Amino acid sequence: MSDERSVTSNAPIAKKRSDYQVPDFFIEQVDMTFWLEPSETRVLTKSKVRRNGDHQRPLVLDGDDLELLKVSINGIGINTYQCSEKQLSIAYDANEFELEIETQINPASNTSLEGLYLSNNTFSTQCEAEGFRKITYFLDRPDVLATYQVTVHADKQKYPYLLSNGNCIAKGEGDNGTHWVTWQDPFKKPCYLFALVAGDFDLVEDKFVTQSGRTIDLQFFVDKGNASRAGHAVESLKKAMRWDEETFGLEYDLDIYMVVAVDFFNMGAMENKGLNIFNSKCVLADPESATDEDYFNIESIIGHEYFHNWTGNRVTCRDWFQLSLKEGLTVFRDQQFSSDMSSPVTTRISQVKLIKERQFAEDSGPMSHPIRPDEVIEMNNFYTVTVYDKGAEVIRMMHTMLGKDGFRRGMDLYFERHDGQAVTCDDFVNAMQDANNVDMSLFRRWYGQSGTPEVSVKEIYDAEQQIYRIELSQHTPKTADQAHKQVLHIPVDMMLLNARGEAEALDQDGNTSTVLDLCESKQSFEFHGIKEKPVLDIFRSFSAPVKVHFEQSTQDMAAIMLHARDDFSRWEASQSLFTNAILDGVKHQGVIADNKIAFILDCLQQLLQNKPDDFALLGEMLSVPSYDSLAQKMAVVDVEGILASRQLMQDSIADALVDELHAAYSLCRNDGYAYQQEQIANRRLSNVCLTYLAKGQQGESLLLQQFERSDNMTDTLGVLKAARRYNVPVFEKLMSQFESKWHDDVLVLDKWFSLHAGAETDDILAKLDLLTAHAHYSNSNPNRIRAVVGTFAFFNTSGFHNMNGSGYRYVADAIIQLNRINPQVASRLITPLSEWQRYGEDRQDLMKGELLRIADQPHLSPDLYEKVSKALHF
Ligand code: 7ML
Ligand code: ZN
Repeated sequence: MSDERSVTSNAPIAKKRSDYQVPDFFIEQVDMTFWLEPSETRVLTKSKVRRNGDHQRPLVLDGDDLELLKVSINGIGINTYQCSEKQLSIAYDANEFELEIETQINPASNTSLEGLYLSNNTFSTQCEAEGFRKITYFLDRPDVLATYQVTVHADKQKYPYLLSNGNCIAKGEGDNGTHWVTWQDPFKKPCYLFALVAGDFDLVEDKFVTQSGRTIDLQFFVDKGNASRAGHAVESLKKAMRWDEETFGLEYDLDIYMVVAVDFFNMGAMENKGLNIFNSKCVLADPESATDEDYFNIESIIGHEYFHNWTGNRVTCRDWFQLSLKEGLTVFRDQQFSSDMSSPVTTRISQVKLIKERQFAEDSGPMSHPIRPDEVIEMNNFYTVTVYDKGAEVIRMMHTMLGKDGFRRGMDLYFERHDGQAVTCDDFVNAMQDANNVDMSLFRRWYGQSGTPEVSVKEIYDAEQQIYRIELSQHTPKTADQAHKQVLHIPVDMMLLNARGEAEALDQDGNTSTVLDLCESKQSFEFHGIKEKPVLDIFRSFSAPVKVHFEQSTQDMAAIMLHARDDFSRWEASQSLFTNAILDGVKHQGVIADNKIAFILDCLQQLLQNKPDDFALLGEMLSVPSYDSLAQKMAVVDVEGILASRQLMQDSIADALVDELHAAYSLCRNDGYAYQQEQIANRRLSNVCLTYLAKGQQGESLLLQQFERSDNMTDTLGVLKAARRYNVPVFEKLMSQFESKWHDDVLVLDKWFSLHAGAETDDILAKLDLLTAHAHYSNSNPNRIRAVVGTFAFFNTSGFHNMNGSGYRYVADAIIQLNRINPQVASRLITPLSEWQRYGEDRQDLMKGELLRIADQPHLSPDLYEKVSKALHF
């Protein structure tokens, strides 16, 4: 097959949300037995099946890559079934029966890491979204809820631990050196929450006493030799358990909570009932090998998976179109948890960066979809920043509008109504609405409408009348999936400041902030008794996921940046100032007007003289916006222009503020590492300063000094990134020292891979070849692939966008190779190529050429098919 036809022939079919039908049958009880062997695992599944309603349709079960050994009903073998590649259809009259199915699977050859697979001598599973069908024929959909009993047989020496969901109820020895364990999960669950793990581990144990006085056993299973790195995850889990009790009154429900860390995993982690499975990089940490960011992520992901026990497991999704019901809500919960456990402002900054840099891009490209999608070919493609992070912003808006207590009332009602059920996003909004007696019919549109609303702001001050008016208008540009857009309900959190940063009273009661409800395409709001022209601080804390058009004066931005009380607003103002200046440079052949630079340098100088109490905030305010956030502001992205202008901004700061930066750098020293907020803030600020100082005279000696003194990965990586940034000659030398020290530690080695892959040097492609030839590289391990190919495609701007097309070709080659090995990972790498429409014509042609080459591959996975065909028909 050649040309574009290969994309359309044999095309997988999209499923539509509007086609939802209740299941024809329910499976209410499942009894499974596994005989684990690397390439010949047998699975016996006994299910209690009940017909749903009055019909004579056959029972149609999902299956994928299974060898069917036997089917029997009520204990009698049958052969009146039809078995096709993806389905097993059984016609049987009775309304209730016991179905027994025996299948054989090959975990050793399963490189997709979906279903049951063997890696590093460990059997483990990943069933969300539709991986259970790779284990046995089943009703693989989230609205079929059953209780599970699971017995696992395996070689005792190789696999001393045999784990599954729920409580261990029996165990024993078998023939030929085998043993077996039986697990029972008393809670009904959809099959995507099924888990099985067999292997040899170090076990780290702890206990947690719940609000009501029950003692829970906490068990962490990690690779041998890694027990000393599990402590932070264990503490994080205990914090999460306490937090959910205190914040939402939610208590854990089983007597045991297990977490397993594995090296081969497609995502971050998975919330399987009572048996979470984690990517080892989201569990293991110690100061020498993990950064502050790693510590932060571990706490947040441990929280996320724990919080799923209520938002996801006890109340689950009716169908996969409702994914944001559990994911948006659980991300919101983990964000609130992180904010309470660490620094609210830096937590919020990192969330907002993700939305602006990644979600806005997704929502304006070929894969644009609402947080509740309408059409899906491959569900794995919809674990997106839109469903997760825009989904969390939608929940946050409800929290903003209803207040903390109102939101809690809504959550309480949600659990009261739906515990044990599989429900929809509408059910959630109904609970919020009914608990608070408000009308959320307009707000609901956020679930069904894709695209980023753009809000224009105009301000009019009438000095004589002392009236200040703002005029807001909203417009959502059409997207790939939807031509017509509706008006949305947008909560606008705002404040008025005077030039000294003090807040004006907005009403008789003296309230200084308010949330305006923007519900029409144009709306204006008036404030009386305003004695001088105020400075408007609008969309405080990013109160809605929208783009704002507001021609605010640089003086006003500077006033907010330097004097506002609200930390997030100060950071945003700093970023707006930078963005304006850098984009001005892009417009003028890389030259930023002298007076603009001088104005910013003056602001930064004041900032450095008059430091905010929070050094982490200061570090963030001194950092210029990323390439991605700048590119987001341009209709046609000028790659070289942005890189040059951004570099000029950084160089100007580095040159002009050496003394101030050096003073700040020297000020924030820590004695001995602790993961503790003040220390984290010190490290953040000092490493931002170091990045600038690396350019100057003393650069190299400062880098060497910090590298030698460092007792933690944050400061070590700070040196390597700073050295790389200015191509300081010591970079290569320090990198090889780093490699010799850490070559046996895969998680740290990933940082080394990633540092190399992100280096914006002329010889980057040769370097990438060296990296993939490295003894520890493997294209069956997702962490390695992401460290090299992922870092290059997403973060090495000059390398990926090289005008000779070599960067695009490299990424396409990697995707083509991975198509057969791991479609999920391959599919995630295609995003940067699929955004061709944002670039100039030359680049567009090169990128589309690579997409066509991918489209032409025989045996293209549905994952890639869906993305490539959308990208090419954009
Ligand atoms: C969540 C997850 C998946 C996919 C984890 C897999 C999960 C589905 C799973 C929180 C923090 C970081 C990553 C994820 C994530 C994509 C992202 N149910 O729990 O959502
Ligand atoms: Zn999740």
